[in-house]
Amino acid sequence: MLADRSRLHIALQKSGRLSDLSRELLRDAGFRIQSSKNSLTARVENFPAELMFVRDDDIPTFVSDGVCEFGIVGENVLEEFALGENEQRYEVLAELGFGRCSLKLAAPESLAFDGPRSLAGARIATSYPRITARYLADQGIDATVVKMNGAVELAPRLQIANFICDLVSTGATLEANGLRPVETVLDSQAVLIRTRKPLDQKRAEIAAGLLSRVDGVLATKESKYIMLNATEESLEQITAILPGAEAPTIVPLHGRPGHFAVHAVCQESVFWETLQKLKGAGASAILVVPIEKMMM
Ligand code: PRT
Ligand code: ZN
Repeated sequence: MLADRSRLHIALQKSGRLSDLSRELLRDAGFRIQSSKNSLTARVENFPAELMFVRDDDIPTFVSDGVCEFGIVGENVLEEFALGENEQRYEVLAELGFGRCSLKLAAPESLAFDGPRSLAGARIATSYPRITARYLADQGIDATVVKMNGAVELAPRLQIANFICDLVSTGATLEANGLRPVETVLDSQAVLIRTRKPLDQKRAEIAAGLLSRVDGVLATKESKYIMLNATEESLEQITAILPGAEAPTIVPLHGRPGHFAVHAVCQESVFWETLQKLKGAGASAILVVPIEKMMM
């Protein structure tokens, strides 16, 4: 699997909840991925990188060992891995805003729960034994963690455990199994990680290119381009209202002395409320447009 060392290797989940969105992020960053849903690797046609499709649980190991320089994985999987390591051999570069879920403690509807102390002496089934054990230690609770690799929500019914600690997004699975969430142990989303193993100069340059493109995609998700007209007196107030805009461009309007056009990239969401405030401060002809690409 260790192919061409002049290319970067990016570990993505082969199939599962993160796989489509991970590929979509790379596509939005302008990478043309050879279509090969069933293959273990795919070349990026227009960038010196190769994708490796693996189980999500293997991604932290691959990146820590430097087999892949980059990877996209859920914080839940990453944290469980990190708790079993002596030193952190990867770094988190960016939160990607997808794959959101929470690791929650859940109890059968019939079981009373009166805060974490209700867990004392109980058995808790989970696929995340290290995160669960850390939570219990933080709370000063003595309980038994039972590791299961799947179907955790069945554990109380099978009398394997009293409680479970499992990932929840909509909560429908818990409900269908007569369980209710009682405590949140960890909030998670997909993150981009990078190996701490040093890269040679060529691959360090390629890595910087990859990062700047991904940063660009993440920035444009929230960003908007605002254009408006303003009088000279209102400029100061208007530029103060523009959300997350640094150094707007201000140019005089032809044939209208004392009037200016203000253009700015706003790094935060622009709400109707903001537009009303701008209008109130003297802005007119306000346009808000999406940004397709951005490189800082
Ligand atoms: O085969 P591989 O090992 O790669 O995949 P996997 O089966 O281990 O993982 P997969 O594809 O199910 O999830 C990959 C990642 O998606 C997880 O590690 C999380 O970071 C993230 N994620 C986001 C979720 C969920 N939401 C989620 N709801 N992972 C799992 N679930 C499961 C949960 O375990 C439970 O069974 O969905 C069920 C609950 O969903 P709701 O909507 O009913 O609450
Ligand atoms: Zn997995």
